Amino acid sequence: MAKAAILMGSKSDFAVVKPAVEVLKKFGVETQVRVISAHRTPDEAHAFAAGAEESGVEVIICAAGKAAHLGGVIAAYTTLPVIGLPVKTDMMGGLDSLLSIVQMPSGIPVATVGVNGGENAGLLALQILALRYPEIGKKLKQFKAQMAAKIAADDAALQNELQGL
Ligand code: RP5
Repeated sequence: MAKAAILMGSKSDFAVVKPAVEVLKKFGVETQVRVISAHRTPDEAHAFAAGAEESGVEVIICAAGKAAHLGGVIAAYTTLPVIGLPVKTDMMGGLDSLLSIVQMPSGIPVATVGVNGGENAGLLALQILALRYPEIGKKLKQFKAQMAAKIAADDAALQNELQGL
């Protein structure tokens, strides 16, 4: 069974993380969810990252806000793919989190989704897992087909509405 991990720098990040947990669960991926902070529990961040591959984790999502170093620190200790999820902040609307995560030094990539992009973080993790698990790829194709059908239905409804103007 596919195995993912989602880490967040603070429990206060959970609302942003939740859509990632939901989409991974919906696709049947075993998902470990932890609060681990690069700054407040750096030893635990190191221990988790160093042992992740051996424990069977295949992809790691790291959510953090402000000086958001969690994804970068985790990526420093593993060759597993790390997805950064920037959390919106009061001061800069999350631009601080986004830049802290995305502007990694050469050699240590963190694949970064948009601010508060929890669902996209989950979907990107699924796309990575689909390389090894064809059944996940199949479900992703169905998911995209459903989205396309909804857009087509919305467009048809809009055309109807416009005729009445
Ligand atoms: C970061 O600081 C966390 O990821 C969180 O987004 C932010 C604020 O944390 P709290 O002060 O709410 O615990 O480390």
